Amino acid sequence: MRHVILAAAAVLGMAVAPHLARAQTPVVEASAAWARATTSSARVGGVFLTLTATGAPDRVVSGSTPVAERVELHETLNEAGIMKMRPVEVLLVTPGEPVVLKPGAQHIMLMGLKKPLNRGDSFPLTITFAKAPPVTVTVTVQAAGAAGPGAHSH
Ligand SMILES: [Cu+2]
Repeated sequence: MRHVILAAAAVLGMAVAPHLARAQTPVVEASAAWARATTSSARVGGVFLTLTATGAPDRVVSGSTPVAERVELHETLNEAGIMKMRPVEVLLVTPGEPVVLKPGAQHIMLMGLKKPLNRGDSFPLTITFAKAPPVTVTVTVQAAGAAGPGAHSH
């Protein structure tokens, strides 16, 4: 009887282990990606989206898009009433805690825009992570003063 239980456990262990290993690998999804329209002379633009991780925590490593030379992660700080932006060193994405990148907070900055972002345009943005496979989202350009992906302009 004891042998049978051990044998059964061994079989289960072999069957379950690869499944657990897969569950530990994070998958990060990006959704609701949008950007604010820019003026014709602007060289930078902001992109906002939501990152959701499943499986395990992960970290954003970099981003790229054909419309800009460089992609940076920024945060907006209010220092004595003056809004400033600075690069985010580490952006973690934890399962169950979606990271919402939005105006006035953490955001993606397109540096060296190759052309203005016009309302109604869309472009691809690829984000890479430390462990999860890279994701490419379609970013939709909203009005210059928009507050969200589906915001009305007044
Ligand atoms: Cu910025």
